[in-house]
Amino acid sequence: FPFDKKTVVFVLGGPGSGKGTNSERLVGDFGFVHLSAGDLLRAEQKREVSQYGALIAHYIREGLIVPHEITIGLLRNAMMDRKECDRFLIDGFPRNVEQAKAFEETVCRAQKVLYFECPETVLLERLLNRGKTSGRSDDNIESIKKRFNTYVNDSKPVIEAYEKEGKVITISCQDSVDAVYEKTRKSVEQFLP
Ligand code: UP5
Ligand code: MG
Repeated sequence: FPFDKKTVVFVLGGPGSGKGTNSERLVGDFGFVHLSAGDLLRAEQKREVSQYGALIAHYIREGLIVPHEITIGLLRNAMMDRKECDRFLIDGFPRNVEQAKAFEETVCRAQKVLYFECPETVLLERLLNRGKTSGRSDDNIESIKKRFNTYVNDSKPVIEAYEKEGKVITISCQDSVDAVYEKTRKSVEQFLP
């Protein structure tokens, strides 16, 4: 396990909860490598030679979880590309209990989980707003409802499981971008070696 000695943090929370926004700022302050599973899937989808393009496009638009072999392969490759780095933020993954188990068995365990907590009404507003300019195929009301469903049914249980392991740091993300990040920065500072 090449990553057992690294600091690996999962960044979880509902669609639009600020996983990407806060991860990017943590990169600047703490030198993390930021790997968004969703970004990696969207990049893979665009590669002309990819055999998974159509499959990924379908799963993302339907708010479903892409088979984990694909996502774990992309994450693992991206981590290997940066294997000299000591700190990794894995954003938007794992999204179900099976993925979590498979990643832990084949790549590594995470030391901590940052959980961005936010009511659905706030998330909906942020996502619809972002949808005006994002170009993301899933920032429309039909896809957003499906993403919320998958989050509640499949992804929440992952956070609950990590809560039992005492790994979760919960951050309410209803405040301004700066206020949420300040809470995030302080929490991360506490556990970094
Ligand atoms: N914003 C952020 N913070 C704010 C604040 N405090 N106040 C006001 N506005 C705030 O933020 C979302 C928007 O809100 C932005 O416009 C931001 O400016 C604003 P962002 O930081 O982008 O939130 P994030 O949580 O990253 O939202 P994202 O839409 O990326 O989350 P999802 O979890 O839905 O998307 P992801 O890219 O992770 O996954 C997309 C799809 O890929 C999934 O639905 C699934 O189909 C697939 N997928 C898999 O199959 N497997 C995986 O492992 C991962 C993804
Ligand atoms: Mg994101």
